[in-house]
Amino acid sequence: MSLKEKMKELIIEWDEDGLREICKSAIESKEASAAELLRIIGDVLRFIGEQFENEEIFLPDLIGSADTVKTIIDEILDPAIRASGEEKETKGKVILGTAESDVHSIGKDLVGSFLFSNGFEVYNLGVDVPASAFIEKAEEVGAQIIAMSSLLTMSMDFQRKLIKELENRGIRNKYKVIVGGSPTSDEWADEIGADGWADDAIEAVSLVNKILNV
Ligand code: B12
Repeated sequence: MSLKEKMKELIIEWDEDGLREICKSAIESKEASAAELLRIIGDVLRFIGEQFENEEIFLPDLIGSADTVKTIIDEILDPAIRASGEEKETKGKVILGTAESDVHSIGKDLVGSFLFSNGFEVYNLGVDVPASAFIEKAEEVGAQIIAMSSLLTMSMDFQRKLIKELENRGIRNKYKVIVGGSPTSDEWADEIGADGWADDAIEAVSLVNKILNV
């Protein structure tokens, strides 16, 4: 059984201890890096998401798998990724969060971990974050980028609200706004006047590098 297949089984069974062990030993034996493990977890979650959409599994199954993954990301993978990026100088400051009314955190956290390990200073404000909180943090720390995640169609409008709010305050040009999350797209980013969109955490890093010209 491949590493991916083993991880998939453990995530589906909510086997937190098993997943912790396999991730630790994969990193220690250099079978896979924390970033590679995160990518596998993303694929598995997408698979589980499809099963949920096709009504092959129920909401509690989904929550169990998502919680299992979240624990291991927070405990093992995020610290490992951060440690690998520790020595790099800061390429820029990014304010990151999930839009108001939306509590999906996994994809947003992946984006944060990848940006961090690629040399950016990331201020992760968490989930259900109002537009004003993104702006206030950006003003406070002198950020260059504001990055907002939306997994619910319903919460996408808060991405538009953020841009409007920046315009209303006369500071739209101070920040580059990037958006992401599964219901969003390049077209959506254009429609709301965002500066960029990315499909996944790896592309998010390329996007931010490109926008900041670093
Ligand atoms: C896990 C999950 C949950 C977990 C979240 C746990 C957590 N801590 O995050 C739980 C169980 C709590 C949950 C709850 C709900 N969920 Co949910 N959930 C999912 C699921 C299965 C996977 C999401 C995920 O983590 N994917 C894996 C990550 C790695 O991918 P990602 O999030 O897309 O992120 C990547 C990219 O999008 C991108 N990206 C993400 N953010 C950003 C930001 C920027 C700036 C950039 C550049 C890129 C970027 O990079 C990421 C990494 O590669 C999806 C199904 C799906 N197909 O997406 C449904 C889904 C998103 N959920 C859905 C729903 C409806 C809900 C609930 C309303 C269910 C309910 N009836 O209560 C609640 C929402 C409560 C709320 N107020 O937010 C719907 C949304 C439908 C819609 N379009 O509005 C989906 C699509 C399932 C479905 N088809 O019904 N959910």
